Amino acid sequence: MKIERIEAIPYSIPYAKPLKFASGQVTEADHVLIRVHTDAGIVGTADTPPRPYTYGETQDSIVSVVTKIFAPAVVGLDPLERQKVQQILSRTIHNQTAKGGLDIALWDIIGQATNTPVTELLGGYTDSMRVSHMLGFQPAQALLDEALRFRTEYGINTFKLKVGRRPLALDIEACHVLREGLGEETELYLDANRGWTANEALEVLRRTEGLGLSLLEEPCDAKEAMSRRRLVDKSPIPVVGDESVPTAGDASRELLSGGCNAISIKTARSGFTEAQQILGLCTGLGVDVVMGNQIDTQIGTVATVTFGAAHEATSRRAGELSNFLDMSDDLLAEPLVIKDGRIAARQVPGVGAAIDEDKLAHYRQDK
Ligand code: MUC
Ligand code: MG
Repeated sequence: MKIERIEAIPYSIPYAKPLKFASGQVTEADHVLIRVHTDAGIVGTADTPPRPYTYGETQDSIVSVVTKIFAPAVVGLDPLERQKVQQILSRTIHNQTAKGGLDIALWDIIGQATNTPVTELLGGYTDSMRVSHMLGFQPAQALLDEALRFRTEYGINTFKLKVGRRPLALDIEACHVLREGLGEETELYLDANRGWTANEALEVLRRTEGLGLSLLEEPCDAKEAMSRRRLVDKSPIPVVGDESVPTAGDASRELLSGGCNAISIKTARSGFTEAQQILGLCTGLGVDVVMGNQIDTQIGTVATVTFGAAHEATSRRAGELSNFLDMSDDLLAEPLVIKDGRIAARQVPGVGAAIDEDKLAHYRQDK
């Protein structure tokens, strides 16, 4: 089997409820759908979310790097030659989600060609994941109302609160209101997307002591290494590396230099191949992992569940799998269902991201 051609299709779907966080905001899913066609007629599919404030990629840059640099170099290879593909992609630095999407599409082809769900190929540990919902910036009472609604409607009992605002009291109040309104049994953790300094993060930890917060993600810029290390040393809860650790090399640097002591794994930016390398590193070092959300569509979320359910360590914690609920529509032919706080891994050959062609025709921007 050979890779015959690769499509990078820009599309845009508005969000019904925009998501705001310290490094940016999302009002539309202006993503790129990757389709890898083979001479056997099998097509691999993946979604790529441009996050200029996180990786510097844009919708245009993803289309361009995929069609002008990656596709000419990998057309003609067998999709099973994933290490060769990885080596070719690594000649171009950065472009994380473009690389991640291509890798996932290749796994999708391999699953379909072997008539096996990719979640089984990757590890086959379990058949579903617990869901964590990400709460964007809002006044404290609106956050609580949203969390209570998600708990009632979907059975979700783990929430990641976007923080990193100034004055700090805004987020501190939100933590207190959520804990009081949700009770002790709900897991709550924070993600500041580098919005604070390390000292501000320490102050927030002091002023939220006793609330049982479980994790603190990217509190400040990991590049400010000395203050970040001091924060990690002093924090009573794990400090999670997210945008500072898109690759296995970044994860090893941040873990070994004390820049974080837990890792968010995101398939959208690491694909399945590099995500497995990151996971192996974390497992070997005894470091907790969370399956993170790159503000994914249902297509991206299917990929996260495929990977997360495949391994024991990634299915321990709830994965961030529900933000597609804020979108006005999606491209997945068979919509995802969140029931009793869980999403099932797809038991079909491949990743299970079949596309609704009518919706793609409606939302694509290149026709
Ligand atoms: C997250 O976990 O940070 C926001 C920016 C980004 O790159 O991902 C999201 C969610
Ligand atoms: Mg994050």
